[in-house]
This record gives sequence, structure tokens and C-alpha cells, in this order.
Amino acid sequence: MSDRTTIGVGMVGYAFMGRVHSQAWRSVGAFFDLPVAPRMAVLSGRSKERTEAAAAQLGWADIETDWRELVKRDDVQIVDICTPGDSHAEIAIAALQAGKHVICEKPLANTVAEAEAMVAAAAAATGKSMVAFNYRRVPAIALARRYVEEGRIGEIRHVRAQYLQDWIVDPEFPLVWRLQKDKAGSGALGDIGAHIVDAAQFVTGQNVVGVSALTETFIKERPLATESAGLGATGSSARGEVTVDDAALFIGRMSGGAVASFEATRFANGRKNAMRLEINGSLGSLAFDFEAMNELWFSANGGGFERILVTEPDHPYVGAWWPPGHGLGYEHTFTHEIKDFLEAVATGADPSPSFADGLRVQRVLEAVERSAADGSRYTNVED
Ligand code: SOE
Repeated sequence: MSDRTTIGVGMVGYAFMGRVHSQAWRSVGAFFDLPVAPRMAVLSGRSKERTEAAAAQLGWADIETDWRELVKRDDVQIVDICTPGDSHAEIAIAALQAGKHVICEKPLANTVAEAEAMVAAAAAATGKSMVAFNYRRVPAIALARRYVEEGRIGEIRHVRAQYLQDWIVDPEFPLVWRLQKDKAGSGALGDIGAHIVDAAQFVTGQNVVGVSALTETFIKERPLATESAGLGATGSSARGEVTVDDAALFIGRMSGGAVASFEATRFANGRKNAMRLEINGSLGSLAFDFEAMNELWFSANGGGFERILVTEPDHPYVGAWWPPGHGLGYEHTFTHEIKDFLEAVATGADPSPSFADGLRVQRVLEAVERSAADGSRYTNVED
């Protein structure tokens, strides 16, 4: 820490995730009473011109064109990794070895081996580390976990998790990095399936211990991407091979005895960001859909579902924001994770989800791929 009240942040990458993380760094101190104030010190990207423009727009004081320079800087104590998965391990390990705290976008890495190396680096480091599964910080999802912990739905029997999007349903949508195995590790599986695995484990307190899976790639070739921004892109006339899954479906067993089904696809026409969770217990059920993210549905004692509007001041994170009923959005989930991360860094607590939690999700993804390659055979998640 440069002094008692400020902590310097360096962020690598400025595309969709970089923009939403920047928004979180900018706003967190205005809404939460924090033990430290983040200073948006440096943004790193490969193109000088583009990185300068992004830094000016997003509020970063300085730039680097090589992340290796960023992790060496004395005015950086936290490194925020918002790049595609193929660089997570190298950047995170270098930053931890340089004594920095690290927050890294999900999935933690592209392979189990990379994730294991990151966990080892985190264990040897003085800095704190966290993987950015932001949906844990949706107030309704945090409230669902609270209900489970309070025993309000009893013993958990079923977990039903879906993440449905449709942004690549057009066969002419270009071959962006999220559709390339060497950059993204996997397709819908790692990009959005990882979120529902983490959310299901977080809410239930149970791990996925085995899976039976199938994956599919519907569109095998796409136009090469010329430009991309957010989830939009333009393509050229040349085409390239899609090397990841378009959809991943799996059933699984959870460590506490529940059975679970997971569905991750970017081909669900009409579903924009339908990250859904339904949990059925012996006493009641909980249901959530991100497309109505301020609502949690609760059924108790054999009754039908009732809507809880998760906008009350005593609901997780909500008290810092607006009066009841005014609601929060996607970006707030990132502000909440940055708030929790800063508090952990300032107090010396271990942030959650840790790199070890990220590795655990990575092992589930790997088991899904093994099962799918082996004709959906039931496959244990390795420890
Ligand atoms: C694209 O599918 C994407 O941007 C994911 O990469 C994010 O993790 C998710 O929050 C929204 O969708």
C-alpha cells in the first residue's frame, strides 16, 4: 500500500470486462465505506493509441503497452486481469511473484494445469488473490445462499442451473476470441457454464463431484473477425474453424447428495443473459433468473412461488445503493466484488472465491470435457 488510505490498481485489458471493472473501480468508493481508496493508476494494452484512448475514457491515470511493466510498478499494489484466458496464468503468477494482490477474470485459466500453477503461486505469495465470479455478488444470489444457510429450504435435492444467451446464433457472426480454444480454453462451457457451476456451488455449499456431459458445436466455421467490441464484431470474407463448444449440457452429483443439471449455450434464441438457478429442497425452493435480477422466488411449506423483491436495505449489498424498489444492474455485481476484494486486502482476510475455488470449477469443466469425449460416461471430478 502506498499510504494508509490509497491503494494503486493496475488493470490489464480494456474490452468488455475491462470496461465493467473500470466502472467498479471508479464507483466503489462513492457508495461503500471502504478501509482503503483505490487509485486507478495504470491501464495496460498492446496498442499505445487504443490504450491511451481507453484510459482517458475509463479513468486510468497512466498506461503501459506491456503488462510486464505494469506488474513491476511501485504505484501498483493490485493487478486486475481482464484479458482472455490464455494469458491469465502468466500475468497472475508474475504479479503474485512481484508481491501484488491479484483479481482475475473467470474462468481462472484455460486448463487445470494452469489453474494449479496459479493456486501454487497464490499459496506462496504475500498478496491476496481472487477469481472474479461476479454473479456471487448479485444481491438475489447472495440472499439465496443466506436462505440455504438458514435452513429455509431444508435438505437440497435438486439443482437446476442454466446460462442461456443468443449472441452467436447467426452463423455469420465472426470468429471472435471466445470461439477459439487457444484463447478461451473452451466455449459456452468455460465462458458461461463456469458461472453456473460456481453459483450452484456457492448457493448450495456443495461441490459438483461427478458429471455426465455432452457438448456440441453447431457452426463449425465463421468469418474471421476484423474488429470486436463488447460482444459485437465485424468479419472479413475469409473464414476460420470454430474450435470450441457452442453448447454444453451436463448432469451431475453434488457433494451433499443433491443431483444437478447444467445447461450452457449461446444459441438460445431470445435469451440474452438468462443465468438461471432453481434449487429444490425438502422444505422449499428458490428460483432466480438474471434477466429479472432484482427478484428471488421462494416457495415454502408446499406453497407456490412468491416473489421477493431484493431491493430492501437489509438485503446483501443493497443498503449502499438506492431506496427500495429502485433496483440494481449488471455493473453493480462487479462493484460488489471489488468492494469485497478491497476489504479483504485491507484487513488481511482471504478473499472469496479464491484461486483454489477457481481451480475447483476448472476441474469440473475438465470433467465435463472428458465425459463428453467419452460418450457422456459418468466422470468423477478429480481432486
Ligand atoms: C459472454 O458470454 C459474457 O460476456 C461472459 O463472458 C461473461 O462472463 C458474462 O457475465 C456475460 O456474458
